[in-house]
Amino acid sequence: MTTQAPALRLFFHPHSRAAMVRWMLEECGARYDITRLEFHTSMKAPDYLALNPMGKVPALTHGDTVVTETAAIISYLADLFPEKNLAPATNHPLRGSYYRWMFFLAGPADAALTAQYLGHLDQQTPEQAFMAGYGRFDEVVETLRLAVAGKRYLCGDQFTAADLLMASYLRWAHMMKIIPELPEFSAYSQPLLDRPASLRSIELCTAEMTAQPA
Ligand SMILES: N[C@@H](CCC(=O)N[C@@H](CS)C(=O)NCC(=O)O)C(=O)O
Repeated sequence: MTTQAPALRLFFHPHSRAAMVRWMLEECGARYDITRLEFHTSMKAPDYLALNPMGKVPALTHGDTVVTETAAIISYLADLFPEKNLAPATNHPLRGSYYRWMFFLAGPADAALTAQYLGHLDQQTPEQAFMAGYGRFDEVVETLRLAVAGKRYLCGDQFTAADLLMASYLRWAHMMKIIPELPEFSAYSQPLLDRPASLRSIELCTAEMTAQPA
């Protein structure tokens, strides 16, 4: 008797962080289903709030397991498909860099980029920067620049889920004109965005953007 692997389902909107997860699913060669949710309506419906009380996408279900938070989902998938080598082994020294950049992107970088876009940092005082986990916006940008400058990958010579997240955030932050178009950013991220799985995901998301919601 064969046991069936639990199904993967991505709760998704093409114009959202869920696009980052779609790239990861494509990178893993995963079989997955998509449930498209709409802002303000199905994303706030009771059945979805039962999965993610934040009423936000992405969320991933894997059988009875529910994972929310883009970086958590991407990390979960890296571990679910170990044969794809999308994370350094747990006992490898580069696991430290992997965690470092995953958490920096998910936490301080995401918060600082968003706050900058929304104008929340326009009047930031030194005391506020001292208190905030992301410090000052220019420090975050410089940290990102130094992380990728002259690098092909963040963790040695291995493409990992941390690169996928970094390139995704840099792409989004450029599109939204939040960060300057520094040569270090494009030299690092363009080859990653040109990976077949990334291009496939961009194509799928673009097609979904023009499609009528079900
Ligand atoms: N911290 C979450 C953020 C998710 C998030 O903010 N998603 C946005 C789209 S990118 C959303 O669903 N907004 C709709 C809403 O809040 O109603 C993550 O990293 O996944």
